[in-house]
Formats: sequence, C-alpha cells, structure tokens
Amino acid sequence: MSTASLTHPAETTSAISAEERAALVEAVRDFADARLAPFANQRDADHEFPVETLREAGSLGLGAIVVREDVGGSGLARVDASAIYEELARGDIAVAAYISIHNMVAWMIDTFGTDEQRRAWLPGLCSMEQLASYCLTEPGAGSDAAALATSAVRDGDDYVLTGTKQFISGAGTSAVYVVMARTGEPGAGGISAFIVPADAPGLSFGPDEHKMGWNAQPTKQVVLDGVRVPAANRLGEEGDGFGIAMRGLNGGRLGIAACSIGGAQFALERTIAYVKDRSTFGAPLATRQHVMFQLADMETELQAARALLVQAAAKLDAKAPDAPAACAMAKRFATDAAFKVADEALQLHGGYGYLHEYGIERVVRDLRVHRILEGTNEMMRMIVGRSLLGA
Ligand code: FAD
Ligand code: 2MC
Repeated sequence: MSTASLTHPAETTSAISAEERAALVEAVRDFADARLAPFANQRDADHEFPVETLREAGSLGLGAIVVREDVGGSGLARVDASAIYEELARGDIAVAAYISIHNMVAWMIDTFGTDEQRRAWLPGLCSMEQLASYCLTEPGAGSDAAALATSAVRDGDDYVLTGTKQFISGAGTSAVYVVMARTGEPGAGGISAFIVPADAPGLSFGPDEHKMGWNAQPTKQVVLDGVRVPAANRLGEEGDGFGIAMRGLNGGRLGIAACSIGGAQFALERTIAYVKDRSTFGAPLATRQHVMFQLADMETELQAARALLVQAAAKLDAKAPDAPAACAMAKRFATDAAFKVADEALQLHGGYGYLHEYGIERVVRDLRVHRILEGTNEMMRMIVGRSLLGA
C-alpha cells in the first residue's frame, strides 16, 4: 500500500483533472526532492531562509496557488493546495510553511483587494519576486486577536499606523506586510487591514527570534512607528479587517495541517526503512509485532488527518457555512497527530533519532509549533466547540 500523497483522495473536488493533478503533485515532489530535502538539515542548522529557492517555487506557480490567473496566480483549489503543501513539507517543513503563509496573504489581496490593488501587488507576490508577511499577533494579543492595539489613524488621504506586531514570519525579508490595525471601537468590529510595503518610513524589525524550530525562516517583531500609507492601501472597508484576517486563516490553517502531514510522512517513511535495516537481539526491528503495530497506527493517524484535511478543504472551496469549524478541526487533528507520529518516529530510531544528521529531530522541532501558531489548538477547540453549541 502506498502511503504517498500521490494518491491524495481529492480528485473529486480538484480544480483540474485527475491526470493534471497527478502530474502537478509529481512536479512538486520532484522540486521538493531536488531543492528542499537535500538542504533541509543544513538550512535548519544555518538558520538560512532560502529566498532564491522560494523564487524557484514561485516560477513553478507555488506562490499564489489559489489566486486567480489574470494576475499570475495558479487558479487551483484548496484541495490541490493541500496536496502541494504536503509534498513541499516532505522536503522541508519550515520552508513549506512559509510558502503557505505567503500564499495566505496573496489570497487575501486577491479576494478582498480592488482591481487596482490586485494589479499592483499580486504579480510580484505570485512570482515570489516579492515575499509577504501576515501581521496579526501583538505582544498583548495572541489568541485574543480582536484585542489588538496597533492603531491606524486617518490623516487626509493617508493612514498613520503605530504599534508592534509579534512573531511575524518572514519579517525583515518580506516586501509586503498585511497589517491588521484598529481604526475604530474596541473588539473585532474596529479592525481594518492594510497593505504596508517594506520601504514605508517608520517600519522596522526586531532581531531574529531564537526558536526551537522553523529555523529556515525568520521570525521577528514588526515595529510600526507612525508608518504612513495611502488610504488606497486599505484592504476592504474600515472595520472589515478582522473578518479578512480570519478568512485568511481558514486557508492558512489548512496549509499548516498539510505541512504537518507532509513532515510526519517524511518521518514515517524514514522509519519504515530504518526498522527494516536495524537489528536488535538478532532480528530486524521490523519483525517485532509491537513495532509493526506502531507503524500501522502512525499510518492510520496520518490517513485520518489527510481525510479530515481534504474534507475541510472541499468545504472551504465550496464556501460551506461550517468551513471555518472544519478548518479548525483539521488543523487541530492534523497538527496533533503529525507531532505524535514524528515523536514516535524519533523513538523508533533510538539514539540516532536524537541526532541532527538523521533529520527526524528537526521534524519534531518544526512540527511542535504547528500546535501553537495560526491559532493554538485550544483556540481550534474553541472554534469547533462554539460551532457545536451555536455559541
Ligand atoms: P496566548 O494567547 O497568550 O496563549 C497562551 C496559552 O494559553 C496557549 O496555550 C493558549 O492556547 C492558551 N489560551 C489562551 N486563551 C485561552 C482560553 N480562553 N482558554 C483556554 N486556553 C487559552 N502571528 C502572526 O500574526 N503572523 C505570523 O506570521 C506569525 N508567525 C509565528 C511564527 C512562530 C514561530 C510563532 C511561535 C508564532 C507566530 N505567530 C504569528 C503568532 C502565533 O499565532 C501566536 O503565538 C498564537 O496565536 C498564540 O498567541 P500567544 O503566543 O500570544 O499565546
Ligand atoms: N472565518 C470567518 N469569519 C470568522 C472566523 C473564521 N475563522 N472567526 C471569526 N470570524 C468572524 C465572526 O463570524 C465574527 O463576524 P461577525 O462580527 O460578522 O459576526 C467576527 O469574526 C468576530 O468573531 P468572534 O466573535 O468569534 O471573535 P472572538 O474575539 O471571540 O475571536 C477567535 C474568536 C478565538 C476564533 C479568534 O480570535 C482567533 O482565531 N484567535 C486565534 C488567533 C490566530 O489564529 N492567530 C494566528 C496568527 S497568524 C500565524 O500564527 C502565522 C503563523 C501566520
């Protein structure tokens, strides 16, 4: 039985034919095998953000997977995007996850931007000549995102933005920052979204955070000190910003779920090879029933996660009313399951699993944060629970 996502069960809701889809996924796998996997350990060790490799991904159409084609997007469906992120993450989780974040921002501009905004910002983002960051979290507002304090004050034809964004992926390298800021009353209804270019006067960045994982992409504070942007850079109407941010995250959460499955899939494949090769007490580990049962459970968890992800992606593509809860459910389940699978893969490697060169401990470190970012798994439970209770 193949464990690979070339058999991803999404053909029914894909934007393209089954043959086109198989060819696409295979092309992405080739890219990940050639340009991501061989360098993943070194990039992790060196904290290298591979900008040129991202541009190569952009040239393959991976910078704006679900963005419309008139501005250079690939016009694919969420189910296709999920299969793509999974393949990328089999190569390098941190790079794949950044590509997912970049795509989330591009989708937000495509969906909520005016024609002028789409034409101005999207071609560069689609090719990944320009990289994007998503700026919601603040030092005092993480899970409770609607409590954000960054202000945007209208001044003639401009807005002036002041505040600090925390933990921003890609910060310092990105050319485009979509920033959620307060233009009105406290709470979700007082928030607007703005497109802020990197060269806006008053924009600066904190030092690179020292992290447990996700070392192949930078995470920094974004500091807005009276940053002036034209009113034409506002995305949507005043007060629409929280909804725009949340709708972006619905797709983003699918991306993180897919990256988790891809990373764990890599660890599982490595483990299957390892237990066939490694002998203890006179026989390969693979001959022990305990080990076989463990592998069976790991595979089952990943297939269950993939099925839930495909279901949520299909709901989001179909604009189903329960799509946000389905995305939250898939993100919660897939990130927990994948982390557990990766940890078990490390255990089955014994001491070697703990060594950097085997690549498994990197997967464990990279996957750990997926249970925290793009909404903690507790917030995912809150979203699912509220939808169950109608609260
Ligand atoms: P808090 O909100 O302070 O939560 C702390 C703990 O309390 C968590 O376990 C949480 O689940 C729990 N908790 C909180 N409230 C409740 C409650 N009511 N009931 C039960 N439990 C609760 N943000 C961006 O905007 N853009 C980015 O690009 C970005 N990239 C990131 C990259 C990295 C590497 C990291 C670590 C974070 C990134 N984030 C980004 C921020 C991330 O989304 C937040 O860290 C996350 O949403 C949690 O917010 P917090 O860290 O403030 O935790
Ligand atoms: N999809 C669409 N709309 C949504 C939504 C979603 N997922 N979540 C909320 N909304 C809408 C909601 O329908 C409501 O609209 P309306 O006013 O029209 O009724 C509005 O937004 C306010 O929603 P709530 O009343 O549910 O707002 P609340 O303040 O209770 O927040 C919560 C809810 C916890 C779900 C939200 O704050 C949240 O998602 N927190 C987690 C923050 C997060 O995910 N941060 C990730 C940062 S990015 C990152 O980590 C990266 C790595 C890029």
